Amino acid sequence: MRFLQASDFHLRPDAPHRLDALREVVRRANAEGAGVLLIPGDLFDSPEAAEALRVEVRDILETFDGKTIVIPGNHDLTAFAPEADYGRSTIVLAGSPYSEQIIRDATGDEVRVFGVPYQDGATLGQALAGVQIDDPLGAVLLAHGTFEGGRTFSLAELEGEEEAYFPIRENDLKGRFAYGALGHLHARTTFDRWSADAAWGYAGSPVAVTRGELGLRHAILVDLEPGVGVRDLRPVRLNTDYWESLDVQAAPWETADAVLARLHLELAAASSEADPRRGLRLKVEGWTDDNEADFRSRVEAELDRVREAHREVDLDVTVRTIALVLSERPELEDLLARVKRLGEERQADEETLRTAVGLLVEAAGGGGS
Ligand SMILES: [Mn+2]
Repeated sequence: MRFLQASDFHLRPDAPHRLDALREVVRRANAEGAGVLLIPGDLFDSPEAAEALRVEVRDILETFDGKTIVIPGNHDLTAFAPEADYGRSTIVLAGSPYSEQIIRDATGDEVRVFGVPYQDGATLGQALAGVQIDDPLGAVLLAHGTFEGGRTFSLAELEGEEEAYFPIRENDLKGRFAYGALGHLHARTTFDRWSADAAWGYAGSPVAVTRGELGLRHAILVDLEPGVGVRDLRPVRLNTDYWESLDVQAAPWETADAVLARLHLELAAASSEADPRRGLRLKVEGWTDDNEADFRSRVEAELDRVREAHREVDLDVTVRTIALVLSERPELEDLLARVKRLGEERQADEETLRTAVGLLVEAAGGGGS
């Protein structure tokens, strides 16, 4: 049985490109011959958005040749009332703490699908307490929460989330499911096997919802043979809007000319192939021997040269003029001279220099306190 997994669309009426992303996912699911589309949560940004978009979403899902299985996430927890109709081939698994359904595809393959909606203050382990699954290699889980891997890493920390929402632990999945289709984390497509026949994955958001979600967007394709387990899983690139970022640090020992020359090369590399789907976020921070406004207009001129290669560009310039900072904060002169010397003589490694420059920028920014 072939699955395509995508979640966290965060659909809302004022974001039509997110509906385009759903159309793109359904198009890809059909093109890849997937029998089942898995949507593990946050299809909608809010229950109100679900109400407003239900008919449109139903029309899109009805263009899928297979079956769609959806569970509620933390954003659309109450969007799936029993009477809400998402079309004849869409199955909503909204029962709490979990619900299950046997799914058959066109080839006659049969899997048991468990849906565990987001549950505030609980864990997946609690939601599935006591659940025995006779044939784990024919069982698939949809859950919406934060995976905390068996090797003491937390994806939530990588994503800057303070606490885990509805924690999902490897031991909750191991020996119970051949595949865990997870939703909630947006930043990137992440998947792994925990044994030769079983795996879990986050597809990530199919279109960037925030600017922290960088890079091309993907869905996950899973081939599962009941009784054998996961044969293959791979990301499928989606033709949706995405963001890339370019960060340029201007060191205190560099002239504005040198920084601009470096920026010119890096922008050219980031723009060598035009892509109408790509947004570019350019951040320039540090020091300049130029005047701040002039430096900024030079950066803008460089960005203008490559603007056409992108869907849109976004610029954030935070530079301080060295002479100006020293006139306000003469006590920084000694420190600045030492960092400059280290940089010019290449006596410190990159990391140490970056840290020193960061501390200097912070100290200069705190002027007047
Ligand atoms: Mn979520």
